[in-house]
Amino acid sequence: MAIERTLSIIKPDAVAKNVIGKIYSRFESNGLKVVASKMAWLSEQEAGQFYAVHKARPFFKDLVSFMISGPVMIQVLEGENAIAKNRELMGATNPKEAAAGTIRADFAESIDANAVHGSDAPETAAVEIGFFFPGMNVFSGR
Ligand code: RTP
Ligand code: MG
Repeated sequence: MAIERTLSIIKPDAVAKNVIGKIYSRFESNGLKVVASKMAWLSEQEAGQFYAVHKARPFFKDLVSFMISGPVMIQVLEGENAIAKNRELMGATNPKEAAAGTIRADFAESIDANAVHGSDAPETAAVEIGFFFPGMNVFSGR
């Protein structure tokens, strides 16, 4: 299995709930390593650009408003199969449908305030890592 890197964001709801450490602990105890991180309060332009793929969707405006409602914690996770592994730990987009024991099942309230973001494919991981950590190698340093 390949060592991959993926972009993860702890969204404003989870930062406000003070569960950054609990979420990091899930990453670490499941073989994902934090190899870059920063806290940021995104501008409307940054959030809109980051989620540009959803621009035409009816939920786009609410998504951007939510993402700029408070600070977020942004990190690059590295590990075997990191992209799929992170998505598995996150659980379904709608926390009501998320499997028990996933981050969204345990920490999220609604489909809008759903605690975490994770890249969904190698191509998007590369773009998203470059967006927040320009110049960072998207492949493992090892
Ligand atoms: P994310 O990109 O944040 O990791 O979430 P995701 O892959 O699980 O879901 P995605 O389809 O990429 O949607 C991005 C975010 O938009 C909101 N959303 N709302 N009301 C709706 O039907 C709806 N669908 C998506 C969610 O907050 C989702 O995380
Ligand atoms: Mg997505």
